[in-house]
Parts: sequence; C-alpha cells; structure tokens
Amino acid sequence: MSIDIAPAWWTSAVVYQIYPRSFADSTGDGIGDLGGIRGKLDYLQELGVDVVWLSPIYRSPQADNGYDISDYRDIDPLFGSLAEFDLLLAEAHARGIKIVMDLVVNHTSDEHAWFEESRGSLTNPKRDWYVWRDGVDGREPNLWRSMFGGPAWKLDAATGQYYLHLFAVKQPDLNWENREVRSAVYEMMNWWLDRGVDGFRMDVINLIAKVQSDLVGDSPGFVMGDQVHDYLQEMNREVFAGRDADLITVGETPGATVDDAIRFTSSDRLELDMVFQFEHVGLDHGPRTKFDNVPLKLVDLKRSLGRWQSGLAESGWNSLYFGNHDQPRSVSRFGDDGQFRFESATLLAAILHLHRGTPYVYQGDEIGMTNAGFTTIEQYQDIESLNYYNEEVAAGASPADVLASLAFRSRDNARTPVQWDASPGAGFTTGTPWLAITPNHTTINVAADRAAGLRSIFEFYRRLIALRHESPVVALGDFEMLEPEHPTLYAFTRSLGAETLLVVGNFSSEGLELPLSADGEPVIGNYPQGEDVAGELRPWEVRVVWRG
Ligand code: TEU
Repeated sequence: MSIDIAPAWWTSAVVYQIYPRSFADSTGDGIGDLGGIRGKLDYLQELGVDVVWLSPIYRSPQADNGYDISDYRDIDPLFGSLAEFDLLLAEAHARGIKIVMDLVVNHTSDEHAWFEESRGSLTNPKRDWYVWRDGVDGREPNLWRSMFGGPAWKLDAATGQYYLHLFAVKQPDLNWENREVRSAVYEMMNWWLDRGVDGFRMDVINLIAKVQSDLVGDSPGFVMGDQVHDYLQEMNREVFAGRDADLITVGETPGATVDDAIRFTSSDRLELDMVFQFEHVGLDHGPRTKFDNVPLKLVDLKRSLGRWQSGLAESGWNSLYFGNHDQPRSVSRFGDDGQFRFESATLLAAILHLHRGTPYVYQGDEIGMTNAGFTTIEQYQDIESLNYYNEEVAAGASPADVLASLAFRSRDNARTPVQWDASPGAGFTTGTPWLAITPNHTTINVAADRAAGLRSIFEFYRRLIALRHESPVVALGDFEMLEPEHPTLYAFTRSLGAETLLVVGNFSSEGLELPLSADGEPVIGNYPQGEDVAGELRPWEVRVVWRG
C-alpha cells in the first residue's frame, strides 16, 4: 500500500457512542442528561477515546427517543440547555475529546414548525418541504411499509393527501428535492459547527434521496435515489468546505453495498468520511423480519467483514461496530454473556478494534453489559418493539413467542441504563429509571470492572485504544483474512512495511487447535500472559502477536 498523503486523523481515532437518556442522570428524574455526561468526562478520558458521538439531544416529543426532532437549534429540556451544552463542549475539548452530533434530517417530528406549516394547506409555502401525494384508488400512493410497521404513508384529513414516513407516523420525511429544505439543513449544520461541534453522525442519510417515479404506483419498497451523492457533495461545498480538517462525518447507510460505500467515502468525491454499513448485523436476521433469529455462522461474519475490508482497501474507509442503540448487546449476540462474559467481550473488542477502519464503542460495551432480559411487554418502551408486538399478536402470534423474539432482538436491550455501580439505581440515577435497570448490575458494573484487575474489560479496551493511537499498523496496515472456512477461528493479519500483527480468536466455548502458528511477541491477549498453551486457543481466547 502506498500512502502519498498524510492519513486522516480519524484513521487512528476511536469513537464512543453515548445514548444520553441512558448514560448518567444528574437531576434524579430517571433520565440521563448533559450534566450526567459532564460528570463522566474523566472516565471517557481515561478510556482514551478521541470522539464522543451523542445520540440526539435536540428538542423532541421523544416518540423515537429524540430521533423525531421538533427544533434543531435547541436542546430538549429533558437533557439540559444550550448553555449547558456549551459547557459540555468546552469541558470535553479541554480533555482533548471531540463532540459529534447526531444529524437526523431524513425526517423531522410532526411537531416541527416546518411540518405544522406544511400540513396547514395545499398552498402553504412549505407544502413542498415534505413528501405529499394523493392517494391511488382510495389507498396509499404506493406499497411501501414503514420501518416500524404499517404503511409508510399517513392520510392527513385536513388536506386529503398522504405524507410519507419511512419511520414512525410522527416522523414525516423531508423532501430533499426542494432546494429550500436543503439550504435550511445546511444553515443549521453551519450553526452547530460555528458553535464548536466537531462533526456529524448522519442518521439514515442514504434514505434522503427518493426515486421520484417510485412514489406513486406499485413500487414495493424504498430504493436509494442516485441524487444522494449530489446532495452530499452539495452539503460538502456549503457546510464543510473551508473548515478545518479536524471534523468527522459518518453516514448511517442501511442497505448500502460495498460499491455504494466506495462512492460515499472515497476522499476525492468529497461526500462522507465513512459510513455505517449493515451487512454484518443482518446475517442473523430471518427472511421475514429482523425478529426471526437465524443462528449466526462465523464463516458468514468473516466473509462479510472480510469483503468490506478488501472492498475499501484502496479507497474509502470503514467504520467498525458490533453494537449501538439499535442493536442487541454484542456480548449477548456474538459472545457468551454467562460463563465466558469477560473472555468473549474482550475477544470481540480485539477483533473489532484491530480491523482496518474507525472503531465505535457503544456505551456499556467497555464493561461487557448484556441484553436486558425483559420478560413482559410492559418493560419495553421502544416504538419499534411495541409496534411489532402489537402487530404480531393482532395477527394471531402467541405473546410468549413474540416476547422471546424481543428478548434477543429488541433495541431496548442496548438502551437500559449504564451500570455504574451495584446500588439500587446502578449509580445511573437516584430516582426511578425511565427503562428498567438490568438486574445483573449488582455484579456487572463499572466499579466492579475497574476493581477486577487483570479481568477488567475496561482496561482491555483502554489498551486496545492506546494501541491504535501508537501503532501505524493498527491504523493503516493492510488486512488479510486467514482460514476463512474455519468454523470457530477468526484469524487475520495487519501489515505495514516490515511489520505484521497477527490476531487469532476462538469464537467458541470449547478449546481450539490452531491450524497456523501464532508464535511471536505478545501484544495483547485475554488469558494470563506466559500461560499460553502452544498450538491451542482456550474458550473465547484472543491472542495478538507481532510476527517477526
Ligand atoms: O436507524 C435506522 C435503521 O435503519 C435501523 O437501525 C432501525 O433503527 C431499526 O433497527 C430498524 O429495524 C436510525 C436510528 O439509529 C434509529 O434509532 C432511529 O429510530 C431511526 O434511524 C429513525 O430515525
């Protein structure tokens, strides 16, 4: 690989995602807030992360926990105020931590002033800011389904037209074909950047471009319009051009292929720095819905991630993630959250962080938090989970079966409060938490993990993050997958110049005989050093060595 220009700073950076309502509550109302985040900046600095991405904190009716925004230029009072946000920004920057905002501009809340005007009348100047169509034969304009169940269109009685909502009814899609909409978004982005934020994570940004001819007729489902690339290039010219190079943009792009990602992220195209792709988190989804579980085969995971590694090797850049606020907890999904929780959480961390790309740590993963273990529908709050339950039960499914699906796939699994200590409020709140705290917080919590010495998952993450900072091989080295057909071994090398790093991990609770030599100078591993068993990996063992 030849590097003729200085690599971007984010090639050696690690991002930490905060889901504010579940991170830390400083007021006792049971909901996390900006004061809570400020109180944990030392913790994040110790972990060593470079960037914090905040899930939405804007003013919002909270129909989708803030992904339904009613005012892009204010902080929801649940979380604090603009003044407190400025404090957070200054205190984070003082510690060398950047702050990235979630940018949700495929849709707004139906309570946003823009939509209230738009729905007012057929002739309102903002009518065309959203996607309005007449019905066809007394029903919706096309056959699209909302991501959260039901048709993607809602009839608005006042004007007799339907508006498009790819997500909840309360999340009407903006019409990006309209130049005024785009300008209003760019102006708002500039306003935040002028305030000092360091970039944006762009929610479902590939969905902003609709194929116009699909909007009426029998188009069965959304397909990304090619204009998305024009929009992003325009955004670059109007927002990012001329600003310093320390910013970061990451687009969330469900359904994007490797080829799409190359177009989004090749540096010469001036669109995005990187995207979140979804292929590897769909491998265990059933054909009908994501709530049908198909046991994941490690060879499929390796084939998928390996293809993204080689696909973006020459141009473009990967983001690396196993979990976020929409996915189950990674240790419960890909590891063993019982007997081998420490081993599998650290194995997953090492595998992820040593791929080529920018790793994203989801809050709580750094202490191996697990799925929620909810058993009744009353425990759930997530709109997707509740809609799914109601639809399935209405269609005749047994509630117990639906609850079993939610227990492994619901987004609420990752949204339970961060477990800071063993106290009744888990150190998260002194009040009643908005979503139940996982009972295992009495043993799985930050305080216990930090006291666990060699078995601290936090400490293992801290070392991996430091390794990326220090080692050009980790940041930039070429990736090569080894033993792709092995059912339980995940093995690869990273190499740069004369240096090669070898990573071998055992994705099973049984011992594994190594089909390759893992000799070399130890870098990091999750079993006590010096006790390696030659030619063998113990349950969920990961071993990383420099190869001479
Ligand atoms: O998610 C978009 C998305 O496509 C999925 O991750 C989705 O949340 C779900 O898993 C579909 O089954 C983004 C946000 O991350 C999510 O929290 C929001 O609900 C959604 O957009 C709408 O803004």
